[in-house]
Amino acid sequence: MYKPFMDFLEQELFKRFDLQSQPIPPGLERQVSTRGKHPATIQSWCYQCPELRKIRYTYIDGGEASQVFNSVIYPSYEYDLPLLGIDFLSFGKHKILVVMDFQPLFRHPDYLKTYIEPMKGVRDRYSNLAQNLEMKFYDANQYFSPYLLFAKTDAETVQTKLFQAYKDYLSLYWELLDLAQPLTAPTAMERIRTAQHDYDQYSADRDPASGLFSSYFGHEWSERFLYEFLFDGAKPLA
Ligand code: BLA
Repeated sequence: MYKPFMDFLEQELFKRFDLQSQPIPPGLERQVSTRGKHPATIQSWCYQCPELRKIRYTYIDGGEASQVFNSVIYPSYEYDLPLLGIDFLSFGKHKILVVMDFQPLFRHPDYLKTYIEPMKGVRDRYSNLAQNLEMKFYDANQYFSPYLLFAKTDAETVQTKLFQAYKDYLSLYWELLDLAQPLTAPTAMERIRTAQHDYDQYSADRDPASGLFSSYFGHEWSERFLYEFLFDGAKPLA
């Protein structure tokens, strides 16, 4: 269901950047679950290039029961750009949730003006995909922007509206990356490194997918996947 979204991202990345494939820890790259009623496969890809230090995406294909496309793009430490976050989920026809955002690392006014305000125009074109839903797992004021796409929707809207919105957000993200001036002072880069690692810690510790991974692939695999691959800047909770 979201494969065309993943293919589009892949094409964009290969067209725009000089990508190098990054290793994924053994056992985490691909896994097949036979625990549920239907077999489910989870597969991940990881790349880097000079501007983007980690590009990862994951697809869960559990047939009708589950389709998930999840991705985070982490800019290099020279760029204080927000992270690009994508989480498109479908658990059967009646439970489709889509989230896409430029996830801010900082919240001061200049930062929001440079990286978040430009999203407003795009968001306003897709207001039916920006539903102001309440967040249960995350704090909407931390690592989320006011202009995120966040919607409970249906398969028809995914195909007709979401794809265009997705392309527009992606294209704006590339534009902001193009305009960004690399910061080279060690203290500036260290601040960005710390912020990206704090994001990983925050995300790994409350990822709503943890239970899903455990039920499909076991608790141990789930913990490894979260802390060694998805959010590898995070330390496992003791
Ligand atoms: C919610 N994301 C969810 C849920 C699941 C996942 C199962 C809960 C859906 C529900 O029952 O309400 C799934 N999360 C995943 C998967 C991965 C993952 C499969 O990390 C990894 C492969 N989540 C992100 C990113 C964003 C994000 C990058 O990983 C940013 C766009 C957002 N997911 C996000 C939000 C919610 C969500 C905002 C709703 C959570 C809430 O209500 O607090």
